[in-house]
Amino acid sequence: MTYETIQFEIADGVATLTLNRPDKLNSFTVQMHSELADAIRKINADDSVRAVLLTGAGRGFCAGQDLGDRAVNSGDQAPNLGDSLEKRYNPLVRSLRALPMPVICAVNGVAAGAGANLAFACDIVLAARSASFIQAFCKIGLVPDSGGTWTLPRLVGSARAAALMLLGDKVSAEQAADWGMIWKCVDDDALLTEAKAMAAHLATQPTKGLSLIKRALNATWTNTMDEQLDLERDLQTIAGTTGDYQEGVKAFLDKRKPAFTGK
Ligand code: T3D
Repeated sequence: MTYETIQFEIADGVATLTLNRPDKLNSFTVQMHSELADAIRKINADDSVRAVLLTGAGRGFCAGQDLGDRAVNSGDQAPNLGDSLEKRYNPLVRSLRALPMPVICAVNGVAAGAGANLAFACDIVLAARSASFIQAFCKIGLVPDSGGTWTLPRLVGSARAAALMLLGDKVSAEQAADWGMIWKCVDDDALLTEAKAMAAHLATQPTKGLSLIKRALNATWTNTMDEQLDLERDLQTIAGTTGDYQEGVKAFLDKRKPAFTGK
């Protein structure tokens, strides 16, 4: 598939996805969804990928759904937005969360609506100091989607999540970092360098072990402590059989840097 609304490359163990409709602040269209789905399929099929970096081209990260595609005149049939979530947004969020390697999001500018919640579906979020996050849905009569009603209360607590979703106020990157909504806020000109360095580092780490950590973290919100202890036991059983675990222990005992293969 040729990509027109995203850029996609795989190099040195890192897959980089760049949302690329800068004139429309990288808002989502059906085409962008299908290109993202195709790229994520390629990431899943490529054993060489050990970290993913998601970012946006231009001055915005992503302004959510392209509202130009939602213009309705009186008398027109209402669009079936549930269908849109079921066919496009939900599979996107599910497939991102299920990727078996760390997904870093570098939020380069405004992240609004589904754009903000796409970022929160990633594992580690860095944002440029000039970036911001807006739960824009309430301003047009919609419900926050793309997993936002699940992720945001867990990131910032229900009091802040409720106010953000009911008021639609803009949160600066610094505030987002202070509230624990994201990992870190960095100077604008350092964002990509820092995000790329993090992705390059993660691409040399024990990928299988990191994917098991992701599984434990994803399960933690719905499991009891007992269930989580059982899950940790099961995942550690798998981790203990990996070549990277053997290499990590050997390297420690040999007092040298480990050479992980991701297996
Ligand atoms: O529909 C479904 O399938 C259900 C799923 C819904 C998911 C959702 O995401 S719903 C929420 C949709 N998004 C929004 O409501 C956000 C709309 N955008 C904004 O509120 C503002 O643009 C921002 C706060 C994000 C940024 O403001 P600002 O002042 O920095 O930029 P701007 O001037 O408003 O936007 C720049 C250009 O991008 C402008 O185009 P122009 O006039 O230069 O040709 C603007 O129209 C365009 N743009 C921004 N957001 C969207 C958009 N075009 C289409 N759709 C957008 N969402």
